[in-house]
Amino acid sequence: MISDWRFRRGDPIVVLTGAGISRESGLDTFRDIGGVWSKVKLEDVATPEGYARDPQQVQDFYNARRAQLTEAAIQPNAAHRALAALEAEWRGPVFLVTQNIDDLHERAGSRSLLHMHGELRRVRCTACGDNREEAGAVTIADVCPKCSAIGTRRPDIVWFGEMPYGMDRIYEALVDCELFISIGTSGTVYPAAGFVTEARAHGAYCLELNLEPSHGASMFHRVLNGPATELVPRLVE
Ligand code: BV8
Repeated sequence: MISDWRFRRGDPIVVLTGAGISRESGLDTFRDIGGVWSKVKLEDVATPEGYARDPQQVQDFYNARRAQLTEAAIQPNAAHRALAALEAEWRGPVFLVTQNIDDLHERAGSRSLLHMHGELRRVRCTACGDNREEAGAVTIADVCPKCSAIGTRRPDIVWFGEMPYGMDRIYEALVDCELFISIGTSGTVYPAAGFVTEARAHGAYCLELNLEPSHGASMFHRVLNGPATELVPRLVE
């Protein structure tokens, strides 16, 4: 469908994804009914203050979500695969910025990928900065394998009030892109929710694919509503 439009193969594309693209893979979104923030208070588990108050509660929250990624039922879906195919076939820059901390985009084959809110499968040491893959559970008694500090290993996740990763690179891509596609995000969390404004201000065509109109839907030139596993493959075919 993209190729039906005025875009030439090779025009730079920026794609932003949120929790909605992983919903049909079995991972909860945050703000839908029954979502993550309906089961635990954001302030307790996704802020530096919450971590300072009760670090083990935060470790347990992320340990459970990390363990879920290894369940056989949790697999990339047709939307993740379609974005990987777009990157392989478009012959131009397709830069995928995800708010998600799961690993489904890379498992689907996406390579030009930035996890702006961090990655569930990475843990970093607040004493020495060591940052490495971690498939198992982390506790407050953990010893840093690099500097031997105790209890300094935290999830490599961007919490509220912390600076997201890759912001300079993201804004450069938003200035240059011809097409900005937002998929499966409610448009609630900044700075990601403001990317459409930046892209539109620099002349990009802005397209939203979401189960329902997001908070920022009015900023998009076109909004398509439906499940990602239906909309994204159709967009890419
Ligand atoms: C920062 C942790 C600055 C990881 C998360 C203005 C400008 C800048 C900042 C702010 C601002 N206003 C307020 C702020 C502060 C704050 C913020 O935005 N607060 C909100 C609540 C108002 N932002 C920050 O703190 C950010 N940091 O700006 O730092 C700074 C400057 C200088 C120095 C230091 C700092 C940090 C934000 C990141 C926080 N971390 N999570 C984790 O545990 O996962 S955010 C959290 O929300 C998740 O990471 C998630 O990725 C993100 C966005 O949620 P969505 O992905 O959109 O998920 P949601 O459930 O909301 O929506 C799902 C959508 O999918 C729905 O629309 C649904 O309809 C749709 N859907 C469902 N099923 C399907 C579907 N779509 C398609 N198909 C389906 N099948």
